Amino acid sequence: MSATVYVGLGSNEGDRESHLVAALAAISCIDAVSVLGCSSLYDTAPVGPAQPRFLNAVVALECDLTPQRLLCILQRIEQDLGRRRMQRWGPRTIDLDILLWDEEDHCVVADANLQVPHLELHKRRFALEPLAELAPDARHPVLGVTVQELLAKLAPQDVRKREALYWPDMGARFPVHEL
Ligand code: PH2
Ligand code: MG
Ligand code: MG
Repeated sequence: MSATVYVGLGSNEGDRESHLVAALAAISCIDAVSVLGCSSLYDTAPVGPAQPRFLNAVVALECDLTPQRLLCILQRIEQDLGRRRMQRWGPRTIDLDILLWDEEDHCVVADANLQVPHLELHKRRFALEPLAELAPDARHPVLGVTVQELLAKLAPQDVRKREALYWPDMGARFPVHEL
């Protein structure tokens, strides 16, 4: 059975949009994964240590892999795109995080190297705003509330939707959760 998976993308080094586009291209080439939708791009203030602003987005995937296998491939894509793991939460060319895993009986992962839902998801407007474009009614399986409800409770953060040059415009028209 396949899962609907939401992956967050972030970049705050170099040509940020190119890194997001390259990551999307690489994700769309994964066997057993198809891209269902992409959010808009968001220019966002860094959360955590002082560093350049991020460009963030979320993509929805149909995925026939295990969470661990997808994680492994996403980490490989990060490396291929020049990611060097230096400081925790520091600047990065590309960061790919599994945010939510929507599959019957299989929505929570609590391994040492992978936690799904992402442990910080409910605190992060830079992830929830793009996610809400694709799946406002998706439910956080641990907190029991929808993405829209999480957003409504969250304090404002500096998150601005941005025009895309190369990033595809295929998000808001197709709320994935209703497909
Ligand atoms: N990622 C982080 C830490 N802080 N801030 C923003 N705005 N966007 C991010 O993607 C981000 C962050 C660690 O992964
Ligand atoms: Mg991250
Ligand atoms: Mg990460």
